Amino acid sequence: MALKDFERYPLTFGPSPVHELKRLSAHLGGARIWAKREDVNSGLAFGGNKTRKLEYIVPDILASGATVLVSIGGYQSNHTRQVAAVAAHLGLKARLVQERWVDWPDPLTDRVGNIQLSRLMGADVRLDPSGFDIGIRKSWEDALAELEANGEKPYPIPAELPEHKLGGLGFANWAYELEAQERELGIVFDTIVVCTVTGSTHAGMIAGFAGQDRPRRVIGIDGSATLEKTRAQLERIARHTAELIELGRDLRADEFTLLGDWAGDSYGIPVESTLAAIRTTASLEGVILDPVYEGKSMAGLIDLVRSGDIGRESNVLFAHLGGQLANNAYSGVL
Ligand code: 5PA
Repeated sequence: MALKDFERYPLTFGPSPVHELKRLSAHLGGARIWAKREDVNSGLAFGGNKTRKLEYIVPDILASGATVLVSIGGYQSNHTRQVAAVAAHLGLKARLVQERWVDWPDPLTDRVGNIQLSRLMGADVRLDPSGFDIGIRKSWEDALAELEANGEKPYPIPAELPEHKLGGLGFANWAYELEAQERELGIVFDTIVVCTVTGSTHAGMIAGFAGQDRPRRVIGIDGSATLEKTRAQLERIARHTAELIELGRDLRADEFTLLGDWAGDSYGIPVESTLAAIRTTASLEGVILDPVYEGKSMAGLIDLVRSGDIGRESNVLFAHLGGQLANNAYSGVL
């Protein structure tokens, strides 16, 4: 089936905006830097990358007759907040397993930002002390079993939507949306920079771009600090998605770029370069990034432009995937 034949339930406003970051470009002295803004893509609880992915999953949710959406993430997961919003929007319940993925000392980390909004939207939020892992968890399987025992029909939406068969489609579609925007703007982005953790955003982009004939580099900046695990998952989802949309060829090794230099030692813990990137982008552009994801990918972009790895003539697109609500849980450093 071609991508356009998959059913999509609209949750976003339409194509996400693309605009230039002129003062940041001038500050770095090379490369034209633009942003495509998933952080303002929807009116449902501030949207973000998962909202776009969920557009392809809602038809399956509705067809399944589910009564409750079940999801998992860290205390400050953006993903679970977007699942809670979609549940509210569809008139379904939401059960969220929120694990202690980040050993972070801010006292309000389990009360403000994303988790606060999930509770506001009526989700049943359960805290769990387990640490970070992008794989399938016991707490997750227990939640599903408990709901079933209570007569509910749960619909599982794991953090790494990749494990969902349709999880890569949202960003394969993003690649085609971008191609149309490029035609309108009269520009071609030779380099895309994206934050990669579970891999499904980056993987979808790779599968989508693979069907186009424009040469470009999609640079994933790892935010997981478990690089090899993320790389393996990224490749798996990209290949699965490419097959799903009938790309008709294998993905090549050179279509995967995942760099680990800006993640720091742990998922969710900002390092100096993260905080500097957040401050630079906020003060030069009025564009807000977060310390878990976009601050890390922007730190990568800044260094790659500065070092000349991304050349002076390059048109670079920063994929802003959302995440700012977590800033409330990082008052200790922001
Ligand atoms: C997330 C993910 P992938 O997980 O698709 O690689 O995307 C990374 C990413 N930017 C980048 C933002 C703002 C994100 O929220 N967030 C997760 C979450 O629980 O919120 C799935 C990890």
